[in-house]
Amino acid sequence: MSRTLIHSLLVCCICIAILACTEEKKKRVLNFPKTDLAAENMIPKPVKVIPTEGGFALDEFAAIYTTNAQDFQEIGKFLAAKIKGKTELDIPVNIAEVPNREGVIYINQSDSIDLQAPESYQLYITPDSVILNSNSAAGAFRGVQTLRQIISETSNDTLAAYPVWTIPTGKIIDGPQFEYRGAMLDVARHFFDVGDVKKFIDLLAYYKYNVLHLHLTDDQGWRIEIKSWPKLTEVGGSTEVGGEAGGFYTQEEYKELVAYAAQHHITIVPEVDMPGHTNAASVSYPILNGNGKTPKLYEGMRVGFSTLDTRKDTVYTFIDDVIREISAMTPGPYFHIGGDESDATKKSDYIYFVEKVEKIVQKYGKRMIGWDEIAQADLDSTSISQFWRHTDFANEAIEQDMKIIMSPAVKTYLDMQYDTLSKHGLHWAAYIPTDTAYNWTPEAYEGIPLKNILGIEAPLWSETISDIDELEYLAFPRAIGYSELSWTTEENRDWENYKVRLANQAPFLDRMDVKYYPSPLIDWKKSKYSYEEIKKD
Ligand code: TNX
Repeated sequence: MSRTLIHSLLVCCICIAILACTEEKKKRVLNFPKTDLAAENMIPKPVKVIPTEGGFALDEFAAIYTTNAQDFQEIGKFLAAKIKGKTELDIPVNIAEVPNREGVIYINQSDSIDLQAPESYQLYITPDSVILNSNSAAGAFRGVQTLRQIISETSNDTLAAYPVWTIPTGKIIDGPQFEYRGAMLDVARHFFDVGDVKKFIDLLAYYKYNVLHLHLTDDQGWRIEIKSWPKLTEVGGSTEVGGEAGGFYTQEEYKELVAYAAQHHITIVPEVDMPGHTNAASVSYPILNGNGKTPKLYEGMRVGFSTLDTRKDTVYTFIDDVIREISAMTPGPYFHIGGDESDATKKSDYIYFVEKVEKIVQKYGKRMIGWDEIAQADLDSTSISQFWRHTDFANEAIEQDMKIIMSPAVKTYLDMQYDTLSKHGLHWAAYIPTDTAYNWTPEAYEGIPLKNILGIEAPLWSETISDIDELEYLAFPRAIGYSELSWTTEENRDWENYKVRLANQAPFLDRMDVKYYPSPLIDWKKSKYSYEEIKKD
């Protein structure tokens, strides 16, 4: 090859390099309109937001890099998939460095002492990079939800020759107020299949929930396969409220749900409700029955008529098997034994029962949770009482130094109607409009000391709902408010401010095809649904 040819080739290469650099430079100086990170529609509201008014360009040149640990890599891929869903951009994750990649999102495991609190994270957003630091994968996952919420809804096509989504620059310092932030789904009164539950998990994860409690058994249905007692699902799972065919999760399906929840850093809390709410179990195995009547499949909505025979050894063999099989498939630390509305059980039998079952739960390495009535028994301080109705029982739990999950029916029951016009739901506790659901202080409720409060859970009972649309109508938007009550500190909560951020959830909810209740209290932005239309149905 002649020297001139080599020379021209070299010049050519240099020119290309210079051109590439100029391209890169052009992009770096993108002229973003002034941004305000503090005014973004983040729910739950973070602890601290410091805006710096610039913009990070999320575009086809961006890339995600994570700490080289599998759980962090998974979070990188999760973020890329969600960015794709929102923007259609294909952002590569942990690819070998490409010289002109710019706009890098780093997701780092960090041992900084600022990040010691569980699930806390910090986000540093500059025009060049987004750095998400967290001590744990769970914290990084919560930070990723924040990031998803602050990517502009639409691209700005005037900034460059290609679409650019804006992420406002600044710093976010964040972590949860409560360690337990849950929702409950009653799959017993009406069965919801794996796909429905996964969609619910997707939505809960976006709002930083970390617990999904599944109410797996009740008078009307037994929804989880127990290999050593197969008739529970064959017989007890065969129907539901209203007489439709019920359904149940096979153990494989339950494991699939647990794994899906774990990918979203959500713990599944399985509930087997007993000694009351057990008609479906007793129809399957009449030997368990303690109310003296012949059990028949039940498709109505009454409560308080069934009980296990609390003085029979077979009953405890049965419970041991059930708790053993479910605990083996449940990595989370909790097992919920129900314990509510046992009106057909004598008080002394009830107390005897709860104390015995607590030991079985502990034998399988779990912490017992039960509805507030369980605190009448003499319990270990590691057991947890779920406050739904009775302040006197909450006080008995406090005396025993137990933790309490706050689920007061008058404030947190997702199955309560919004108002008298609500299409679904009950109103035995209250009507709970969207503002009432948000405007209360779990930190100072009924005198329950803050140190006893493990967190908040919003239960969705399913007597009046039978499909995912109806589930979404009752759960949303109220479940969004509970996420803020459980994550955000009291001084950072304010209805007027929240209301605006909630109105701006409409594009996300629409994109997720959520049939939420378009509360007339909210000035919904660009919503597919209007209150007037829903009323007409
Ligand atoms: C009370 S809350 C119940 C449930 C019902 C619910 C309906 C609780 C511990 N028990 O059995 O489904 O009311 O709102």
